[in-house]
Amino acid sequence: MAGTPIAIIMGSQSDWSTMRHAAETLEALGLAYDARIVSAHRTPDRLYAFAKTAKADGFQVIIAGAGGAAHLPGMTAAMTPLPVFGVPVESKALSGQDSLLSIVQMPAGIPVGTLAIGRAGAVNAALLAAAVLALHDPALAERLDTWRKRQSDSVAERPSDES
Ligand code: RP5
Repeated sequence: MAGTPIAIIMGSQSDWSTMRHAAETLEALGLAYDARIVSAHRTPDRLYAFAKTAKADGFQVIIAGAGGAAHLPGMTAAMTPLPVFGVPVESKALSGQDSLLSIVQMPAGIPVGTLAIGRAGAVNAALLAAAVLALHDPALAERLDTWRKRQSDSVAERPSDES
């Protein structure tokens, strides 16, 4: 869906169980997104085509999730001036530490805003993307404030034995 403000890209179908948390968070904020599978090593031509035209296609922020040798966010950032938020997907071999380190350790000059491993990172990438867009969208800023207030209101003042 071209023209939507946020692209969610991921290296594999297997990443969707993590990245869907970003999608659900954007939906809760009333933000449109386009979710795509774009693998840096299995579909490099798709990556090139996506990243090179992402800005012209109307995207404003890219959320990129990948696991293992997670070069997708970095390669994407290298080919677009748009802000890229990287989500390290939990890998089987190294529990996502490989993903985290390969996304976060970008050499100076091409940034990838790197989030936590797994669901927390996916949710927070969506919230950061929303915060960026909210700088120029007062209605979205209000929805984001409401989302945060609802989160605060859901926290009990005292612990309960009920779980
Ligand atoms: C990466 O390899 C993907 O981002 C995924 O996290 C990981 C494993 O992919 P599959 O073997 O499940 O397709 O490219």
